[in-house]
Amino acid sequence: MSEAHSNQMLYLLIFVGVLLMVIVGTIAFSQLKKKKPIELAETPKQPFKVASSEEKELVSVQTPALAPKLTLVEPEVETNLKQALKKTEESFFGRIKKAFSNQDKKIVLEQIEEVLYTSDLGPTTVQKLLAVVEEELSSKEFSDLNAVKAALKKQMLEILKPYYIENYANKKVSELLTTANDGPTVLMVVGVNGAGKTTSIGKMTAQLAGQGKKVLVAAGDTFRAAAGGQLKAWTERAQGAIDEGGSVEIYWPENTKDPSAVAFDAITKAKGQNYDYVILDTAGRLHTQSHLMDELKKVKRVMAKVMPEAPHDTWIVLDANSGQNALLQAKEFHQALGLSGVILTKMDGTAKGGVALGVVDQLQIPIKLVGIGEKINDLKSFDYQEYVDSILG
Ligand SMILES: Nc1nc2c(ncn2[C@@H]2O[C@H](COP(=O)(O)OP(=O)(O)OP(=O)(O)O)[C@@H](O)[C@H]2O)c(=O)[nH]1
Ligand SMILES: [Mg+2]
Repeated sequence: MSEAHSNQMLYLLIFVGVLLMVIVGTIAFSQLKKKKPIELAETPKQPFKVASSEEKELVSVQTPALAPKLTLVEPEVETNLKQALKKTEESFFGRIKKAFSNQDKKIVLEQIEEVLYTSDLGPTTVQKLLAVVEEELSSKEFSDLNAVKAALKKQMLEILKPYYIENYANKKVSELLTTANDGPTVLMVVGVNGAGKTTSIGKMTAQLAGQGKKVLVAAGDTFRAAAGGQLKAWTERAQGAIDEGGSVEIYWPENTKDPSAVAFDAITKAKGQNYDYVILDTAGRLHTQSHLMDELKKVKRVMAKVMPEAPHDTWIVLDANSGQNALLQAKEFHQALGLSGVILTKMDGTAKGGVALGVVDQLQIPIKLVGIGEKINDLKSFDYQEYVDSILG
């Protein structure tokens, strides 16, 4: 073989070698790429284990997610009731407006009836509203949206007004409470689990502290291990709002499992140390759990042993999202404890804001405050005029 030939063979071999390496490399790379998601999907190499109750307890104490989301940067723009009720307005007035696209008055009435019955108002309140719509529609030759809207507004205001000596537009929490003649004003806060009791207490405390008041919050939720910590986090926040003369403290005794004892000791302390307010947080409970409702009755009785008029107010916290169920809850709590006010939370983003009207109408007690967000300032006095204007476009 000539030298030229052997060189050609050598180049050919090198070329084939390089080609093979490229092919093998490409295949290997594409396999690797494919393999990644498979590995991810197969990741849990250790089987999941159900946590024991002690572990759960530990997690609930340590998980920051359970503490209120207070570290969020507060947006500069303040939410108001009208913005919060946008979804309710769309689902309530938006659908009423749509009913008027029909020429036939009978169909318009039928559709309005459906809107009212599906707006979490409760049947008694619906009847009252329906009566004025019927009257309005029958008295005119053509169905007139604006006339029906005006009639609905008038009727809603008539339902709400009797429960308010004056409208609560821009009222402070201190103006909404029954102030004690002597000693601290005591407020007991009750409601089902997760309604927003602790959060609302934090928001109220901040407002009172901002007015220079001395506030003692009592950790009466002795049931859930993380509850005291959550309340403490809120009081720390509220401390940031303290104005001259004010103070915020938490009464959170260790190892006390009896909420009555917490309430008793907290009021005693507040009386002795000249606090202006005591706000008692309580564990969430279902209105159907009679033994837990009895526990609340006992707490109330025990409070009166320190101060005969205490608690000066007992407010229920209701989550607007629970719609008509909120009405049921409120009725049961009212029967057991004699409520003097309602805090309706989570009005922001719910389409079930109609429940406010049903609550006042059927419970016959005023909504004092509405929760319109998770931030410290997102608690407003219930301005019924603004409420009616908001849900009716
Ligand atoms: N969007 C919104 N969220 C709220 C409002 N009020 C409370 N929340 C949220 O609702 C959740 C429950 O609030 P909590 O204050 O812990 O409720 P709670 O009634 O004390 O609950 P328990 O102690 O478990 O009975 C939290 O994530 C709050 O941030 C509100 O007005 N709007
Ligand atoms: Mg709570």
